[in-house]
Amino acid sequence: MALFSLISVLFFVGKHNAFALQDVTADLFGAENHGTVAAFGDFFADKQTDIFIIREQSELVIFLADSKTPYFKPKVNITKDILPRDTVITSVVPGDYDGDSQMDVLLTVQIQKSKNTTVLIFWGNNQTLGTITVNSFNGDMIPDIFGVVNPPLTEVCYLTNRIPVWRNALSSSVKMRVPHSNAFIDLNKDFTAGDTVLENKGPTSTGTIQHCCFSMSFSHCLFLADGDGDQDHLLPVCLDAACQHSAIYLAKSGSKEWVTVLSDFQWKGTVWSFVPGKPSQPLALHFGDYNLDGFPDALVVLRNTSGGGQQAFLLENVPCSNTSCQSVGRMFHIHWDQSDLGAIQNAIMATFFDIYEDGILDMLVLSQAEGKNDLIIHALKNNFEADAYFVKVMVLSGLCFNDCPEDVKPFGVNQPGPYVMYTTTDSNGYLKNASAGQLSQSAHFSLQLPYTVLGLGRSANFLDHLFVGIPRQPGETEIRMKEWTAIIPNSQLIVIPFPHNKPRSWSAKLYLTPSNSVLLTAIALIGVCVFILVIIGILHWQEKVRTHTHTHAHTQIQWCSKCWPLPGDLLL
Ligand SMILES: *C1O[C@H](CO)[C@@H](O)[C@H](O)[C@H]1NC(C)=O
Ligand SMILES: *[C@@H]1O[C@H](CO)[C@@H](O)[C@H](O)[C@H]1NC(C)=O
Ligand SMILES: *[C@@H]1O[C@H](CO)[C@@H](O)[C@H](O)[C@H]1NC(C)=O
Ligand SMILES: *[C@@H]1O[C@H](CO)[C@@H](O)[C@H](O)[C@H]1NC(C)=O
Ligand SMILES: *[C@@H]1O[C@H](CO)[C@@H](O)[C@H](O)[C@H]1NC(C)=O
Ligand SMILES: *[C@@H]1O[C@H](CO)[C@@H](O)[C@H](O)[C@H]1NC(C)=O
Ligand SMILES: [Ca+2]
Ligand SMILES: [Ca+2]
Repeated sequence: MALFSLISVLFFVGKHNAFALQDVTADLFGAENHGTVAAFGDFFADKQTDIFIIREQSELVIFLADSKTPYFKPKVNITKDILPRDTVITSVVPGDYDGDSQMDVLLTVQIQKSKNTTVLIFWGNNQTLGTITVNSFNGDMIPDIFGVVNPPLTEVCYLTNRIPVWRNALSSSVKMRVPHSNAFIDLNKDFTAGDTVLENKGPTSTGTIQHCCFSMSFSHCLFLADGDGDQDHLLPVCLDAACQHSAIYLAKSGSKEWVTVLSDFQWKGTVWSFVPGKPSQPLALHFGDYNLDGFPDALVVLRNTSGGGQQAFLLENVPCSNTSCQSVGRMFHIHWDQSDLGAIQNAIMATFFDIYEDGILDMLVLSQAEGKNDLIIHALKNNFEADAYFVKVMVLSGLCFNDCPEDVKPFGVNQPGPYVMYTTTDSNGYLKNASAGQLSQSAHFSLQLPYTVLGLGRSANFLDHLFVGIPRQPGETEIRMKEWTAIIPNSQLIVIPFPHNKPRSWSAKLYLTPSNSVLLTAIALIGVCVFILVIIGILHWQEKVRTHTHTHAHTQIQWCSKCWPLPGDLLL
């Protein structure tokens, strides 16, 4: 038994070690792997993430997660017949807009080639609006719709109880770009998103960046990049109008200085560059920590500037090895020779997604095939299995607990706006911080996940502190934040912030993921236990036998000493 365990341990260790991708498209979608992946969200309220896919630009099919292959099955459809005639779906934002703890589906559509964007929310009502962003803007954990109706004024539409109420949103007027990449996130660490709305400015002169500028070819992403726990600004840019030269800049939070973290896009004689953004394919980096080292990596689609072919590439967040990035200490390294990504021709979009809900981020890549209207979906499983750990946190709306209206599944739905942060000490005893906002962006295929996976690196220590905050009501001063301590690594937490104004009573459901390394440890431990038990058994048995023969021999000797002289006596 022990030998068998040891052999299996060796076998497993030998099998998984490097970073490799495996095409699991057929397992995931069967033959249904076409369409544009538009959003992720738990529609079925089973705490498993479902996938929202747009087909032929005019239909929405929701693929629900299932435990049998194919793991995602098309179950809920919004067909052409339901929508007004000649409707083009431009984006999908799932969320609970009326606060009944059931997920609603918001579509932004263009009807009959109109320039105006119409917002349709799927419970029957509909509203017209400009560019939209969903966020829990008034702090009631019901996402509201934020947009431009009469430019430049932004307005918020509250839909609590399905009654639309319009308010002016921001005191300053903001010019929104199409596509925009606005984000709601907690930049000042008061655990409240929504205080900060990033301003959009028109396209600036190429090359120099004075402010946060977002435009068609400038996209902007907020994510921690250097691992100090603060949210930094990352900006992928085209440096010229034709986008022959690209770069990624980073500004540390609170700093106005933009630092180059990637500028070398040349490999083996081919110069690659970003693909200039358009509404159907905005220029964006999609973040995820694929190797769980605590530093978010990115997926991006690049274009061969001489040939025009497009491929998805993984940008790994590595220590800075160039003078240009020394002040931030990190830079991106492009995995040029990742053959599984390279095998997908004409990639259009690439994003991270945890396929098997095991805490390891896998990848979804969309590609365009000749003569097909719909994009092809490729699912690549990440077989990364180093001794690295993670914590996965999903914050629900928590508008109800077990007493949800109409007997819906408890605890609520995925929620934009929460903020998650941890601080811990790594295996070398250094403080390590990381933070992320959940669903901080929603419009224009931002494809953010309804959960946060934070890599912990190689430290298998308990996570010292995990903080979760949610937006608060305007005018409220108390921070809505709760701290959990001593979280086991590789756990998946579902945080239920119920009731919102009493963080003390928030609860978290913990799911442990038996990752291979944990499983191996368990097997090895059981093996060792069995081994020790066997040894103890043998020793015990031997002891018993020996004691028995010993006492027996002793009596014999005693008996013998009575009748025969002992050898010593003989000698005398
Ligand atoms: C949505 O609005 C459009 C036009 O504003 C209207 O024609 C349509 O009937 C509305 N749909 C529903 C379900 O109310
Ligand atoms: C939804 O559409 C898919 C593919 O178009 C189809 O296979 C499925 O049966 C439809 N489901 C429903 C409930 O109509
Ligand atoms: C677009 O919206 C504006 C302002 O709301 C309105 O005046 C105009 O008629 C709309 N255009 C179309 C084509 O619906
Ligand atoms: C982590 O955050 C804590 C509290 O905000 C701070 O005291 C500490 O310096 C941070 N550590 C690092 C490495 O940034
Ligand atoms: C280092 O940075 C400079 C200036 O940004 C750039 O030209 C050069 O290619 C970079 N070198 C490497 C190895 O990335
Ligand atoms: C880029 O395109 C050029 C021209 O078509 C081609 O020769 C080159 O092999 C391509 N590079 C890669 C890496 O595919
Ligand atoms: Ca709802
Ligand atoms: Ca990483």
